[in-house]
Amino acid sequence: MTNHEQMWEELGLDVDLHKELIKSIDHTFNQTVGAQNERPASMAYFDRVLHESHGGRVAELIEARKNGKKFVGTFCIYVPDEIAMAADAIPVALCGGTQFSIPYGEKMFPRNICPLVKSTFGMALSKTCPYGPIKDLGVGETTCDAKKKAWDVVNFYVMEVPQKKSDLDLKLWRQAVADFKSRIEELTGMKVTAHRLTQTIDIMNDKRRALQKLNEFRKLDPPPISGLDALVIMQAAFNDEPTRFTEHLTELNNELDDRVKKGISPFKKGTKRIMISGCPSVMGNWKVHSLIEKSDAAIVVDETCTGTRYFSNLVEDGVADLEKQLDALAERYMKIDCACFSPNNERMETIEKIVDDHTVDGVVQYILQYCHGYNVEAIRVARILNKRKIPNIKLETDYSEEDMGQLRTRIDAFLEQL
Ligand code: BJ8
Repeated sequence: MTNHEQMWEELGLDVDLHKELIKSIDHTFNQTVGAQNERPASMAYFDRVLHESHGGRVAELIEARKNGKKFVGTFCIYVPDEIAMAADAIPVALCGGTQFSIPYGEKMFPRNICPLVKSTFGMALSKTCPYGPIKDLGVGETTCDAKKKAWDVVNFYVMEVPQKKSDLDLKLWRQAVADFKSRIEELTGMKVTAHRLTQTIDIMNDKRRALQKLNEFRKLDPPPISGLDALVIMQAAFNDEPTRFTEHLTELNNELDDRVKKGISPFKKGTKRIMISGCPSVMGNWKVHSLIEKSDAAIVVDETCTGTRYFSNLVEDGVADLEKQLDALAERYMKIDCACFSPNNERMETIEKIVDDHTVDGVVQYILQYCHGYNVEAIRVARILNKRKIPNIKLETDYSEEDMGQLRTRIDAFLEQL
């Protein structure tokens, strides 16, 4: 038995089933991410983060807990990591992106809810999630219906994310941020101070700056990195220790600088430039990105939570007063333009701007099956794109491989049009 297998056994996981899960994820990874050409050498680190997400990273968290840290599992980018970190907790996003666990999720949850929710809970229900047994607190949020009702079932702490963006909503959200701070302080027994918060705001802003720099490279023709690799980096961002992640991303950005000077890219100049817009593609899910880039197009930006929504907008720094820091955090996180908001005018403005900034030739609206928020909002998104004569297509899909042939045909037909 390997060290990791022993660790999984001690955590009460079904070790044999877990081996099958890893085999299935490795298979998908090799068919998609691993099948690319001209990858930057520094991608090896981010590949490793993904591969170690059930091994080395879990061992690291177990060690940190032994040293008194608390581990907080999150499921949405509205949860302010800065606050958890300032109270000496370690926040890690735990959303599932693999088909393997979905049948287990469907044993408890309805089949007709989004695959992200079923995959996430399916991991826990099949005893293949090493994070469940070591989690000190699960933090949910009131975003889409599937998620907010799921928290009820599993009895998680829930942050109240408003549905609109008026001043009153901002007040409510500011209170939710303060309540979250109190809950975390209660969990760890540590007070969030202005000094600690200054440090964690800096850590997270540095991480966002490095991701923004990566995004700048994707504006070039040809971009020095594939959209699929950029997605791998985002998936790693949700799991890795933030300071270490930023250091490695800075290294990668330096390599990209060099590649631009030498004219190295996975794409030829003039390759059709695609924007992905809509639902997040969390770890384990590389399906649509891979299909599009295998069809000789370049994904040059992701207007998703595994893309721009995660790293746009910094938290105002240089604020020394705790209450003002909480204001700044509330304001920054409230700018995230999830389809759970109504009306979501900000997202429409963002999309128009991104299309221009990245010289996008066509937009793929990526909708996870049964995600009603993004699916209905797709009508408005298509309208603004059509008005600007930007070709666009909506792909509604899940995590399975069953519709790959059909998706490929639709993608090819779409790319022909551009
Ligand atoms: S801020 S997108 S991370 S809620 S895809 S589970 S919305 S049914 S993940 Fe999300 Fe926060 Fe919004 Fe982003 Fe529901 Fe849709 Fe599934 Fe989703």
